[in-house]
Amino acid sequence: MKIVDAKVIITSPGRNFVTLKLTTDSGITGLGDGTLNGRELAVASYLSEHIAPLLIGRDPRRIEDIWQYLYHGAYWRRGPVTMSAISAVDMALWDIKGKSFGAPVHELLGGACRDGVLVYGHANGSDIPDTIAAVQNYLGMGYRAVRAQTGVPGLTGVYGVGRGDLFYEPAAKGWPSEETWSTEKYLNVVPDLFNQLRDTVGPDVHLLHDGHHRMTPNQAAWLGQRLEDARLFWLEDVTPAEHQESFRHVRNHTTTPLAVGEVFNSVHDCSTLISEQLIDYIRTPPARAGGITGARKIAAFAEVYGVKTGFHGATDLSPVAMAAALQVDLTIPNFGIQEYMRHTPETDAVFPHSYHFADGYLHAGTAPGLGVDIDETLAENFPYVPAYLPVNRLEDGTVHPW
Ligand code: CS2
Ligand code: MG
Repeated sequence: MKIVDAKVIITSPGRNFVTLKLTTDSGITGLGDGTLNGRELAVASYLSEHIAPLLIGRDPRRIEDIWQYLYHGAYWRRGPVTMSAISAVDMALWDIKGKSFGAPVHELLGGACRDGVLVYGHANGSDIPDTIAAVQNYLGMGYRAVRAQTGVPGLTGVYGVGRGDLFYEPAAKGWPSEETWSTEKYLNVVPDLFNQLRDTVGPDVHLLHDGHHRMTPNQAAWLGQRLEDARLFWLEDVTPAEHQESFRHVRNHTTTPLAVGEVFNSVHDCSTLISEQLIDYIRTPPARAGGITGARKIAAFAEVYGVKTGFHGATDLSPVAMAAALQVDLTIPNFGIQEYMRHTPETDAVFPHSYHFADGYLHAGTAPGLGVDIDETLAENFPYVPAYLPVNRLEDGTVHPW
């Protein structure tokens, strides 16, 4: 089998997506997601200018060899643009392999370790009562795990506080907007939110929260302690993710479970976090880690140290990335949870897929390969629209992590 075409498709059905479609001489095609929020065109260019010409004529069955060739062969290793591009290629190769055997990818990865993939949804509200109502709405839909983010008195436009009940898209059209942030004001409200939530929903619902890299280690330790009685499933991204050492201080001061890694793109970004057991969940998904191949290597390393996975699954990861994540989620022993932000009906129409939600779980389905397709004719109706995440400034104007 040989790759005869590598096409990069950019489409914006609700938000921008970059999709790699590989075609083989046997007629089998494979899809990979190369979307990187706000940097979509950089990955598209990396794929079409630097990778596509190298793939033509190669045997798509040699997945590990192609991974090594693209990773080591470039000399310039890692980084989100490079690794998102390699991720797209790797997913497409696994898709082709699955289709060539007539089997879903998870059957080729050792088979399913579980019957369904536990997911969490995003509940957002402008204040605590609103947020509690949003959590209850998710529970009504069958979710067993819900992430809760609330507006902060004194701040407008707080991240994670959506513009709709189900479909929340953090990137806004046009150049990046600027938001004002105060971690002190944020810390005034979060403990109350979770203490009230736990009282309302009872002991069995999994509650999660995302700190979005905005706290100092001391602030994170303080918040983790305040949340212990609310028994969170996890507290995510407490401090800037590139400071692995910060987690030692947080870890030493709180028993609240910690998650990090949506901005990582290799096992080297989290080797200290995992080997010192400073976190409970690693969140680097196939869409960032170099595809299914890269994500499985991180998961296997984490398994050795008792760290579980909780792959990033926001709306800026396309249904192709979600399908790839589910194939891995099903097969690794140390799976923890999968983030599941629902895509808009427009996105789902462009990317028909076999995975589906029932009773708090996602089910990958039995379609061969990844079980996801792209309607290229429909995709053409949604041209690229520049859109960016906001930039954060403190109240005195200093730039702060978003
Ligand atoms: C968030 C995301 O899903 C999450 O946990 O951190 O909303 C994140 O901000 C976006 O995916 C960034 O592209
Ligand atoms: Mg996050």
